[in-house]
Amino acid sequence: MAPTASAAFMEYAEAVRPRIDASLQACITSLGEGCPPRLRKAIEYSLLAPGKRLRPMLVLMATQACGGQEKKAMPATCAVEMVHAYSLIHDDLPAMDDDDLRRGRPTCHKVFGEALAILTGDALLTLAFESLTTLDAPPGVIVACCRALAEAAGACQLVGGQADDIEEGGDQAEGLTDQERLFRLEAIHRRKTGAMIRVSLRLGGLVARAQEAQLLALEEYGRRIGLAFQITDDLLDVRGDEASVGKRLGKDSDRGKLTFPGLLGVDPSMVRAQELIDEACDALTGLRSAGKRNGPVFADAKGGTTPLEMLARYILERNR
Ligand code: GRG
Repeated sequence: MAPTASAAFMEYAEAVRPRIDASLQACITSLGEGCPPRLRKAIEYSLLAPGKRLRPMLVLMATQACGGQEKKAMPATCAVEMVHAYSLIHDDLPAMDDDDLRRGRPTCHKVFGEALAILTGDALLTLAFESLTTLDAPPGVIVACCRALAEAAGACQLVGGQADDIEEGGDQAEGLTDQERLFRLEAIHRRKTGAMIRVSLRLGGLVARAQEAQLLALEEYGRRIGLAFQITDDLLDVRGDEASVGKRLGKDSDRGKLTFPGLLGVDPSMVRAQELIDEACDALTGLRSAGKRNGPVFADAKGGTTPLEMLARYILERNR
């Protein structure tokens, strides 16, 4: 019997995760004596917490799909996980979502206090860009990577999406049609959740010196899995198991926030996620044909896109 996408993904994740975590640990070690011990502990606590490492895996899968080497992409895998970890720490703060559980453990501010949690996020955000400067790549590629990550993490994407999400839930959605609410919800999540997913793929492509058509195919794939990921996140909030997900559930609906199941219903949300994943896998065909049209960069006829497809399918089946 063919393995489920989750089983195949778990196998891949188990193989690659120790290498990702070793690189993250090396970045923390490189901070040296100058970093206050308690700050270092908080960085380690949050960065090496048992998350899924999806964004680093997307970097590696995209690099592989475009003919690049895992080793060369490692600083980029660290950079995206650092920005992600920072965003989770800040999102959990009392001023934002006020959460006490993340990745199955007490949140950073619960363990280290609010002030140090804010600083831990700040340190991780800056360390991400430091990590990108260590890429073994021409200066132009490094600059392109820094720019892409800065845009994705900045005021118009991650931070902007979070700002709109915080405002939403007040009077903003009143008087809107369901279609307008859906449009608004998707616009928030394209930035809050989607931007870091898309940039992970882009960094993998840039490091592999992918052609423009390949970067576009990765972008198309990323747009769709990003939205599907958020839909399944909302579904987990409604019907997931707190112990598996590792965070408090049901908070979105309790707060009357706009969510996909709230707007579309549970089953139609799942159907929508399935459609998006099918479209994402179709976009990978474009990645293959782009490589073939443009020469040997992506000549593998069987398609090195397989891990990307597996990850897309896993998103539908995930329980955490
Ligand atoms: C504070 C600037 C700033 C942004 C916060 C990340 C974020 C934006 C909010 C987290 C809230 C949330 C549930 C977002 C939706 C999707 C998401 C990013 C989930 C967490 O990502 P996973 O599931 O987490 O990949 P792990 O722990 O597995 O890495």
